[in-house]
Amino acid sequence: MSAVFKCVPFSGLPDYSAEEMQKRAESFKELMEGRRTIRDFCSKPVDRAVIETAVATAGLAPSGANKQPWHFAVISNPEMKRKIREAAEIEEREFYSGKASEQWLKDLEPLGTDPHKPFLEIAPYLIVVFQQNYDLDPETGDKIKHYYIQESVGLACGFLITALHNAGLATLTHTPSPMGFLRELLGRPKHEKPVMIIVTGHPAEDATVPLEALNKKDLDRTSSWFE
Ligand code: IYR
Repeated sequence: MSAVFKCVPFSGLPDYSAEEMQKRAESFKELMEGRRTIRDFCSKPVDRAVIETAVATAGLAPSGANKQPWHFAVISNPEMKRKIREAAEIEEREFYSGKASEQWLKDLEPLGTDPHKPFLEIAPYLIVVFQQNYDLDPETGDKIKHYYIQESVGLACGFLITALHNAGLATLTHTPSPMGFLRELLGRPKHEKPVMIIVTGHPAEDATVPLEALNKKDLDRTSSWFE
């Protein structure tokens, strides 16, 4: 017979009135409207406890069969940050000088990005998110299957940047391509694949954000309703 998990009654949600619910929905939207991708950071320190809490929050994301197929490598060590910057800039130079299509480079123009990635050394924290294609049982070494890996890790990244934003921190979801160097530098196993670097800290005093990125698609375009 297969194992049966014990269930307990769920009592985790408050019973908001319709008005209170709408108020909360709007105020959360307002909070998230204030989230912008930041590319210029300052070195102002951030408490480790805040990062730890945000990473723990990311780990609350739903995942396929609750397998939690993620690993977060949290880097504040200046030497490791320097190595990551160095390796990332090698990839980025190739990207910007031939690997990327003309269309891609044109699409990036409004962001003003280039191969220089000083933020990888300046920001106090880099959080490298890995997807685990499978896991190994710490006791038996048996392979543990993972499901909906990309979807699950995407959700965890969403929780993470939301948690960091809510704490008042700026983030950049950075994806040097290819990213294999991160696995080697950080000593992660073969069955883990780096997905993104979440650069975390405070914005530089003179940080700017592109005006154009404020143009979010409206609801008519992003949703269809069957009522
Ligand atoms: N990885 C490069 C290029 C880049 C690609 C996309 I898609 C972006 O949204 C932003 C940048 C870089 O970081 O410069």
